[in-house]
Amino acid sequence: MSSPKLIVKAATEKYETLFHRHAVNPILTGKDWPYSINSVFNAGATLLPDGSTLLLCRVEDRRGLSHLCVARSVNGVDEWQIDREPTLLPNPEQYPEELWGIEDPRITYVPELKKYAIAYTSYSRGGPGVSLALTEDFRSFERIGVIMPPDDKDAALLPRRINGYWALIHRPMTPLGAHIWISYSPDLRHWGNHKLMLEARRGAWWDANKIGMSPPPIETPRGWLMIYHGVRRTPSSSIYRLGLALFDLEQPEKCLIRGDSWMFAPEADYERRGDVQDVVFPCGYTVAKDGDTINLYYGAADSSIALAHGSIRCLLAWLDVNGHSEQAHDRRLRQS
Ligand code: BMA
Repeated sequence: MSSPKLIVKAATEKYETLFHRHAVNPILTGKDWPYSINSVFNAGATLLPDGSTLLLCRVEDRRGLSHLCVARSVNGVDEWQIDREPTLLPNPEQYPEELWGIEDPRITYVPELKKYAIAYTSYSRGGPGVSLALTEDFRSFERIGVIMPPDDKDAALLPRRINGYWALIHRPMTPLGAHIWISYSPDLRHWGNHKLMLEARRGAWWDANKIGMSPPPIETPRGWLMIYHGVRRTPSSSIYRLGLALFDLEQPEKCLIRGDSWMFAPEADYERRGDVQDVVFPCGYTVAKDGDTINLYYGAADSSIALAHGSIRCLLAWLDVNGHSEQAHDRRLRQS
């Protein structure tokens, strides 16, 4: 018989901590803002050529509408230099799809264009859709407009073409569930060859019925590593948690491994309580010079921005132990 101590040890080992919260969390709140806002959360992230960190933050005003605002920091943790005014405001006169605001940006640096591509949610009477903009400096922006009509969100561009085509990961919503798709384009404007990439599970699973990509996928030698969110509806609310899946580098719709359990969930007070309780929602990360340490920036309870760090090597090792191939998963689904 195993002693209670051993059982506790086994349980701790099983639920390994993959992301460690920074001691100064939350790193940015509405109080830090140079102008009046309600809240700041769900920021896209990138490293700038000088090694500093740029966050493109979703800022919600007191009308409830969101815009985007840049915050820069040398160490990616504190001393943020926040733009004195909104950096990218909705422009409903020219882009009616932005009538109710722009939200949840994901940044991808695209070497071929020497530009950053920002995929964001544009929200209007038509519902939430996916819009794309390009920038070189996060000061002026070239809007491409809506590239995926409503109801669609949680999108990011891959940093390079796949077999000659640009690839966009996104999350259309259907009455049968919200699953992750990938679509291809010759010119960033016309999209087709749509493929289902990852399905929400069903029933009691933590990622049943509604999933979405969180930050843009992480390119590793073994494949595109995706951190995705699963939304568990409960009688009192919804819980946003994070899981992992790995996809083929040259055929990204092909899932190689998917983790069974979630690996990060709302636990800290600032994640559990806020405008929307029980939400961790990363839209961006940076990778340190060692090529392994990942700094994950996430919205906490739709109220603040928090930071947690992990190791890409450990995420992949965790998937090997806690995941399985999607073919086995498909078999299991068909039997359910
Ligand atoms: C999702 C998105 C996120 C938000 C989350 C929790 O649908 O709209 O912007 O953080 O819900 O409210």
